[in-house]
Amino acid sequence: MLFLTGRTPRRATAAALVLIGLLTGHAAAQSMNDVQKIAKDRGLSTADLLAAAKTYTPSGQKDDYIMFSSGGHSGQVFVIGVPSMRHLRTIAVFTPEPWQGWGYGVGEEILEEGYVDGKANLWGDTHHPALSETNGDYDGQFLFINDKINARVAVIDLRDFETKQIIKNPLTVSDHGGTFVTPNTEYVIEGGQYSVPWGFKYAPISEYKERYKGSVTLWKFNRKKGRIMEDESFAIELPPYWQDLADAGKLASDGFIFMNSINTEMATGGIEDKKPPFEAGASCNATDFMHIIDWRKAEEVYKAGKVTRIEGFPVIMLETAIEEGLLHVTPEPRSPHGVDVAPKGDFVVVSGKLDPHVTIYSVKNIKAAIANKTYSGKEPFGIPILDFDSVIEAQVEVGLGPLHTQFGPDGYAYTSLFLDSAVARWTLGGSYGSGTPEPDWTLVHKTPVQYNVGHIGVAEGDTVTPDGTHLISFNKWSVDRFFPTGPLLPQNFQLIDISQQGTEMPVIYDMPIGMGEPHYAQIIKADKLNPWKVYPDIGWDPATMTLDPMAPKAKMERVVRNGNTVEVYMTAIRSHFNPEHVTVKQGDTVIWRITNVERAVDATHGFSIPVYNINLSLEPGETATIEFIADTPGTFPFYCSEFCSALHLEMMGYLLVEPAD
Ligand code: CUK
Ligand code: CUA
Repeated sequence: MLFLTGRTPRRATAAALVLIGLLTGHAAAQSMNDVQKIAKDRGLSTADLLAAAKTYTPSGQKDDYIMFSSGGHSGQVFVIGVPSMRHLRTIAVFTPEPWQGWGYGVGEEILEEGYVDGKANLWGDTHHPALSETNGDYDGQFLFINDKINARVAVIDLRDFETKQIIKNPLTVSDHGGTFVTPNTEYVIEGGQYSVPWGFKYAPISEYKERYKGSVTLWKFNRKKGRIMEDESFAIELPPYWQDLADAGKLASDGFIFMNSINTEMATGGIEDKKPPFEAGASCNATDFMHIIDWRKAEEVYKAGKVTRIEGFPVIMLETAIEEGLLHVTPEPRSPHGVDVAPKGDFVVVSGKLDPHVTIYSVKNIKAAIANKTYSGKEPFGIPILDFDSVIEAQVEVGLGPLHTQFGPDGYAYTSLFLDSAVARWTLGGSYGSGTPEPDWTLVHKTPVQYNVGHIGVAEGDTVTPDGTHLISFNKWSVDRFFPTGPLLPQNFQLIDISQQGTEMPVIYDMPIGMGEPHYAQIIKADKLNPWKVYPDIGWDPATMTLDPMAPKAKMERVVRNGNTVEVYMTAIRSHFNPEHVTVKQGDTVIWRITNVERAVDATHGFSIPVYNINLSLEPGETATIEFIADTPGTFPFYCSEFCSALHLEMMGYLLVEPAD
């Protein structure tokens, strides 16, 4: 719109211009003067106009990138277009979501897989989404995400953007260092967080050192099946520190997992017994430990059967891991948070929350130290400590409260600064040197953000070839950025243009997130995704990703009684259900199958029954089966809950439940 003059056909006739005006609703004679007038009236600077031009996405134009954001304690995943920052969809994962029918007739079996000891846990605390990778590059096929509160991992299929699997970790009830994937998605990795006894059984806190355990779980992923294979997965026992964030090696560091830890003090909390509270007790040591795990070796050890079954799950015990030389640690600055592997896999960047530096480890040096046993001792559980000085490459002072690091394609790295509320740009050295005008290993610039940034995400940021056009700062607080929505305010996603070198790194968009606290997001090129527009054929069951042989089809609609069981075979099409009346007796078991027989894009029908708490979303071709006991007698108008057609309101029917005598 700003540059309409450039788009108007040069030889447009007056009539055509009038027509354009009528069609677009704009006067044909727009000019930069109009832009200037509006800018003046609204108090917009040139920088604001530039930001608008970089982000404004006209109707019908699509985004270059798609961001998959954790939904925080909403338990879901958000799909957001970049650079427009338009929220495109929420993907229901750990939490029932009525619009998608998730948990209101469908999805129940998958939600049930995530029950903990039989208890319904119908929410999640999602932190770290991970896109599936091929050769270290996002391939656009699957998305994984962890649930920190109950130690669960979910699998989302990006053909239909729906959750297919939720897996509960049998060993622990707290995770954080996940999900992330090995470079060909052989494994989806889930690191624990707060140590608990195996299987989160009871043990007094006084027995912390002896009975509480740390762990990392390697979930084997079967791409063909689109599922995690529980019986090909295993875990590794780690010391009872609080394992924190983690990343998988790639290229130069292929085969490694790098995992931070906090509370290497093994503090057990205080208050009533006058010991220091966790916050202080877990921050005494000047350094904590980064775990360096050789997952290929671990896989061999697992396959050789050198595991102990705990809660029925194979675990490589700490002793074995040490013996087999698959586990080392090295010191890292106090209370580390982020650990991030550079695109070529040759450097690992760690930020200590209480240290103004980022510490850069050299993978070459780590490998040499492992080979030469350059140890500076052993930690309390006997894991060899790689000598700090022999494995580090550099330290760069970036600012206060460094958390997470991302990388550009050109030798720049970016680190979020929680306490400074800023994003730092700094230069890498080594194989990345000379990509930037500035000297190696130096701070270049800090862009202030609003406020309290946690993670940052760069386009294609975790791949071997980051794009480095856009960076998003995932800010925890928005304070004064938006209209105050009561005391509870949205988080703030700020889009930063990082396409220019040096100190030019402006914030160009603020997006409020008023539905949970997202942590991390991954951003993929939109053209790498190829979602289905409609399901492949009529009668498709998204839960199994196959045609359901029992799916109702047109002209085969019926209601069949078999003793106390009533089976309904129903179709939905604009603008009617068939059959329109279903009469059952109180106490009957009702198995209701319904297919949306549409083939038109976006022709979704809903299906809702009052009182019985049922609401489905049936996308074109989709079939669903719901089952319930008709325990409440009465007259229940069911209807389509998606405005699908002019006669949508007429798309209804009656469920009649005759009272038992
Ligand atoms: S954590 Cu939230 S800001 Cu779960 Cu990755 Cu660092
Ligand atoms: Cu179908 Cu409204």
